[in-house]
Amino acid sequence: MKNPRVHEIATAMIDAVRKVLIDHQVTEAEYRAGVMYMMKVAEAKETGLISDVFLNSTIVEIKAANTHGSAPAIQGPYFKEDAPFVDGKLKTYDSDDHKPLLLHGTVKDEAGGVVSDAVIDIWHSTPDGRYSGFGGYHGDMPVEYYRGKIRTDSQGRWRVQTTLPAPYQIPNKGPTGALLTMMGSHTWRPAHVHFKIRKDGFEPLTTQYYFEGGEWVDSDCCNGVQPELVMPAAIEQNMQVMVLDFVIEKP
Ligand code: MBD
Ligand code: FE
Repeated sequence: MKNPRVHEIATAMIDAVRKVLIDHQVTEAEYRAGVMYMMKVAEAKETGLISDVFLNSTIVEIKAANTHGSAPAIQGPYFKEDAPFVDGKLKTYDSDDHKPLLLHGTVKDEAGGVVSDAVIDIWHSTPDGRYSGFGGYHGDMPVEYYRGKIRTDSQGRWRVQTTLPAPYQIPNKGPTGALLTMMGSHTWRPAHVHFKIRKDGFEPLTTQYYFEGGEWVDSDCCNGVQPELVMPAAIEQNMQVMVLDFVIEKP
C-alpha cells in the first residue's frame, strides 16, 4: 500500500544521496565499501547508535522550533521503557570515588499550573560510560541500575538522588567509532543525565542536561548541547545538585 509520507521522505532521501554520489564521483569500490560498512553497523547492533549520533539532534532542532515547553534534547539509543519506579534514589554501584548528585525540580504546564502525577524517567551512564540493560559493550548490568521512574507530587515537585556521571565515550571499538575517527571527529560526549517526562494529555518531553564547565560541553560528538541544557554547578546538602523546572505542553 502506498504511503504518501514515506513516498515523500524516502524519495527525497534517495535523491539527496544520489546527488552526493555524483558530486563526489563515488567509485564502484567506494560504494561497495559503504555497503559493507552498513552491514557491519547492523552486525555490531549499532544502527540505533549511528542514527542518533548523526541525526537525532536535527529531529530535536525541528521539535525545539515548535515548542513552548522546556528545551527538548536528543534521546540517544539507551532509553529503556521497562526501567522500574524508584523511591527517591537510583540504584548505583556506589564506591568512594562516586560523588552523589541530587536532582530535583517541578513539572508545570505552559500557563504555570503544577502538573502532579507526571512520570519522569531518568537515566545516565555509569562513571565508566556504560548504560544498563544493553549487554555487549555495556556489560551485563541489570536494567534497574542507573535508571528509574518517579512521579511528581501534588505540587508538581520531584526529587531523586544518584551519582555524578562522568564525561562519556560512545562505544568506540565498533563501526560508529571508526567512522567518527576517519571523519576527524572523536567519540566523546559531555557528562549528561537523560529525562523523559510524560503525563496524559501532554506532549512527552525528552531531554538531557549537561554540567557547566564540563569537558566536551563545547564539542559533543552527537551535537546535542544547547545553551539552555547546560546547568551551573550548585551545591545543596553537601551534594552537587541540578534543579530542573520542566514545562510540558498540550498537543
Ligand atoms: C549516549 O549516551 C547518548 O546520550 C547519545 C545521544 C548518543 C550516544 C550515547
Ligand atoms: Fe546518554
